[in-house]
Amino acid sequence: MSEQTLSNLSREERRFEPPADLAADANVKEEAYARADSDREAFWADAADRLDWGQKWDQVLDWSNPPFAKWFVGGTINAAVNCVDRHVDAGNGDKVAIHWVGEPDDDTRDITYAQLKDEVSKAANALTDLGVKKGDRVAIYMPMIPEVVVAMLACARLGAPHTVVFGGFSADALASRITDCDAKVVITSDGGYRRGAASALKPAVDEAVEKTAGPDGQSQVRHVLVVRRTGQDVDWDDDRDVWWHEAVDNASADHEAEMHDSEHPLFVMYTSGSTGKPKGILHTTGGYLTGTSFTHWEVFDLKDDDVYWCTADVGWITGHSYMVYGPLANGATQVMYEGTPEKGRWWQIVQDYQVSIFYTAPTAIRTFMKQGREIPDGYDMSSLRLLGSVGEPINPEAYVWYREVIGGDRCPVVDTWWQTETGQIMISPLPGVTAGKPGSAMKGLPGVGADVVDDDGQSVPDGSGGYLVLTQPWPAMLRTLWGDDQRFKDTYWSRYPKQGFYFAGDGAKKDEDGDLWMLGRVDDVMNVSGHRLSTTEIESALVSHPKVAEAAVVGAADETTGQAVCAFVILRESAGDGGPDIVEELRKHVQKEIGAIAKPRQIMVVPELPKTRSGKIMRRLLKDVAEHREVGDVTTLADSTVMDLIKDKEGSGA
Ligand code: 6R9
Repeated sequence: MSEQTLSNLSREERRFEPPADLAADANVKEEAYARADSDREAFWADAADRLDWGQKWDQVLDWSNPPFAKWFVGGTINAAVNCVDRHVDAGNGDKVAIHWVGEPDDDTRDITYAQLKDEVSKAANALTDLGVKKGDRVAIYMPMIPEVVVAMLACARLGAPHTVVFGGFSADALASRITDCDAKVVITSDGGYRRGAASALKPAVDEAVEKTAGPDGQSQVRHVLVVRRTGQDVDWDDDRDVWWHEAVDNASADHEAEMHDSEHPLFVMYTSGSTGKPKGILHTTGGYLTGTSFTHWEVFDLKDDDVYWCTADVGWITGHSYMVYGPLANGATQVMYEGTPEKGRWWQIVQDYQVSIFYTAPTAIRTFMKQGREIPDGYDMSSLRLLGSVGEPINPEAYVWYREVIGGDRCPVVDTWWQTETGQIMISPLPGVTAGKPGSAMKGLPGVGADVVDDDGQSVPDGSGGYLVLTQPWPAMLRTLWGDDQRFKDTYWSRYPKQGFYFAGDGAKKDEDGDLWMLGRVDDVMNVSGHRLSTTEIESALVSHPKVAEAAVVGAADETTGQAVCAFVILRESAGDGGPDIVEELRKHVQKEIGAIAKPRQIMVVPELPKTRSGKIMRRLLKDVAEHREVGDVTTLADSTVMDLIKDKEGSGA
């Protein structure tokens, strides 16, 4: 990355020291870095010791056949037992595991660990009755209701890897995932609630199962287990479909769990958004549970009386690692909310349940910024003590707003970098140790090797940019791509074969202190007249303008400059239509913040941006608009009508 473009991200000069009481009592202190450096495997073995094992491992890490790692070799463990039974056995059965909040007002349920254990055991028995055996794959296509957690843990208990497909994905997406991992059973519901209305799910499953039928007309899917959530009418196949409330409610709550090999597959999670065939990321049991439970305790400084809330959907890796496996393995009390972020509703929930740790995505924060601080200011959020961010770079502007408005200027913000592939948080501040820098994810956690390197794999000096790599294996790392070892090697391990680094696909820079700044996916880097510019930087400059709530920048083909900067911006509600000179005003602002080279050729003021379900902006679609092409595949968008709104704007010349 060219030097002149790298300085603006650190415009915000303030540093935020950890609160003294948090620092004094922190779960993980400064010494952990040195301890992990002196013996990485011993460090992770200690983390694994926080879990209950059947048989203890003989070897912490087998890296004799890279990039295929084995962690806690010879150990046996059951993820569901660790997430549920052991807390009941320890006398914590009455502790609330999940404060569930449905989308319709007053539709709530509190589920204790004892109740969760019974439900998981019953569901495991019901799945066994449906013929599910250890090793069989089960697809889960459900809304954010407690049964989705029960279903996942029941699969884990049996050793039947689950693949959770986000409830908003199409029947096609579901069918391709069912086919790719050869799922035998699908668990779903009649429907779920979205923006106040019941929205059907079962028809998409029926269609998907039909699509997976072979030449003999038979699908590999033997059963569809259906939770009744909305009560809406559903088509029914008597041989195939089974109601959850009949099968599970009538099953026994006694279930003897088998201890599985540490490397037994736990789940397959398909990554979305990119073009081509989805990648089935495989996670296994012992290392994944170690990495997620330890980092959840470490990064969120989890204490026994905390109320934790991660707003991610369960159909995304954050929902797997930091709503299901990490927090439950730690015996945490958490909030689970069925709906989407509506004005005020989240803050009402924080107030009602006295949420103390809150974990969300920058896209949500920017949406709330757009609506104005009057809304969160109307709630008592003094219970909060720690805030987390994940999914995209959090620009300094949004970081400071999050800290001040949501966190009352007293809560540390942990900006956590990781991926579906890494399974666990890799780069993040430690809330009791690190003086936070708005916009920087800081450095690799203890036990994690993270670096920024150049094309040759040489570590870049402080003050320079390059590619983010992971230099050491870690417990929750993906083990392969389901059924495709070659693609696994090619995608992640072929870039730096000599050094054996994991190539993350993200651009990053090291600042003068050696702290890390994420610059977006490598393919989000533009080349304008020979200068490399990162979309994140220009977006960040735009969002620092008082009238802008959110911005997305793409590089569009340009005859003279190679690529040209095209920006799409959403204005804050307080800015109205921005005034007649808004476009010129913003172009000048970018010029002032970064330099003339970054000045957008074109700026479009739009009402919405196209985002995936996990909140990532789909820049490839914006690029289609900027390059006047037919807009590509929109099936992974959270709201597919957004592109029509944007194209209308373009048509009107705005
Ligand atoms: C957990 C998750 C992974 C990609 C990753 C990067 C981006 C995630 C980030 C971040 C900057 C952060 N990303 N966290 N970029 N700062 N704190 O999001 O997984 O959906 O697989 O996405 O998301 O580009 O490579 P996943």
